[in-house]
Amino acid sequence: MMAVSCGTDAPIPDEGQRFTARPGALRFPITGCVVSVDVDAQDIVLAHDEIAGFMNAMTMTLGVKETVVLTALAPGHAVSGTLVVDGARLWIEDTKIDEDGRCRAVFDRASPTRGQTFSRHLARR
Ligand SMILES: [Cu+2]
Repeated sequence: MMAVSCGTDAPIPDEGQRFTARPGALRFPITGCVVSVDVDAQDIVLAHDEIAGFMNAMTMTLGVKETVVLTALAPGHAVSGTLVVDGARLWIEDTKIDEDGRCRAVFDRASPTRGQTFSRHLARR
């Protein structure tokens, strides 16, 4: 007997469509502080605030859809955007870098995994 598929059973997009949401994906506003950036992996470690009704505040790895934003991010930046939850796949889109000093403490605590990113950030300050 054939399984009947609904929206959330749609095939998971391949690697080239990592940030393509399937029908039924959930979206939540998200804000947080960048702890580290991995440009090659297209993701960041983000200490995010509580997402009401979905997730407590925590530090986790999340993909960032916009490459132009990803490459500009550094530890200590505040970001806001939309968290997309598509089954087990999660990422941020409509990502914005906020002028917000509250993340400076995270920056000071962070032990950056990419020295280059860290120095680039320092050079900008
Ligand atoms: Cu989380």
